[in-house]
Amino acid sequence: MKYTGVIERYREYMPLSRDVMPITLLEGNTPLLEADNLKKELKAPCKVFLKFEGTNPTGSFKDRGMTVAITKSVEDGAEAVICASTGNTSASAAAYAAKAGLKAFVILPKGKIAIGKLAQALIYGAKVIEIDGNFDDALRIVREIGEKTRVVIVNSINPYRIEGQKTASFEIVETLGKAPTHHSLPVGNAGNITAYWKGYKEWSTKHGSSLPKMLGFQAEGAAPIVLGRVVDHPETVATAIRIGNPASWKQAVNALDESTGQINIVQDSEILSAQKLIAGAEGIFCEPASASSVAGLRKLISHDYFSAKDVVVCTLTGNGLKDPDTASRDIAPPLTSKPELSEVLKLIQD
Ligand code: AN7
Repeated sequence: MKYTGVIERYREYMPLSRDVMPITLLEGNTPLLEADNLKKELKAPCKVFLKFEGTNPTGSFKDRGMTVAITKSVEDGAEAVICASTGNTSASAAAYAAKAGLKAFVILPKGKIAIGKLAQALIYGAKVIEIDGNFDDALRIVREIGEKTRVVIVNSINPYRIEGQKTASFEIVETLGKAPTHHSLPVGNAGNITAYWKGYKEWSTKHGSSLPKMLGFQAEGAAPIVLGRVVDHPETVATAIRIGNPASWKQAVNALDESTGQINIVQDSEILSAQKLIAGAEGIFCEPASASSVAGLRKLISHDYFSAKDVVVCTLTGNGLKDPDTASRDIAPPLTSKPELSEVLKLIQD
């Protein structure tokens, strides 16, 4: 069957009029891989699956929500959209706005956006404005512009973003034939954990599936929800989740409470180590923020949190190719050789 993107695929779950034409880049339908090598490496008692969102059209999960937010904007007659971003939202907004023929404005924290994400926003044709401030400052400005002008905000405070992102849960339950017992994911602005929980609940209401416990992970220097207070100067190597005052804070806490899950801290070193492990063990290159879900899994395994009957899905939210600088920083550089067989053989046999 021809694949037509998440709006068509899950139309009955979308708050859009029946005849609306989706603005789509054929997002969604991402791989759910059973990670047996990782399971061995981590000595996990449970089954481990990775939902790799890096195969989406702009390389992150944001595309699921952006197709709905942009489709709705076009239906409402918008001419321009705006977002604050740590990188991926801006890449996705710029791409879908380009497809829709809308203007896109993106406000970014200067110097803290992975190089691939910045290149994406620029080449898709967005007007990119960098501020001397962090994501939280950028979102504050965007909220004010949204109040004062007709420009539509496409951050996850736009409810249509959440409606699109919830489709990842649908795909997982459909592929596994049931819900996992636990779902692990990184938490930044907390829109995604909110969306997944909404998706699992809607599927459960309609099809009687069970509900997973939601497991969220924040980076040590940017863990406002874990600490229970705003972090004024968030810092982490995982720039995608360098956020000190998440917009969907309450909804995330609600998802954690309702699902009897938990939210914890992972350190930058644990994030980078998990990123390497996922690549080396499973052949999947995700970005640092994404690896928090596996770093967190590893931490909970060490606390004997899981049992043999558990099935855990970790979402890998974005593609590692977006941030080659961070990935290359701590790994050995390539070997070099004269262009001669004997020399190359020496290195191979070493
Ligand atoms: C790879 O792009 O907030 O908790 O502005 O890019 O829903 O915010 C990105 C977030 C996880 C956290 N992984 O998701 C943005 C932005 C990756 C991300 C998150 C982000 P939320």
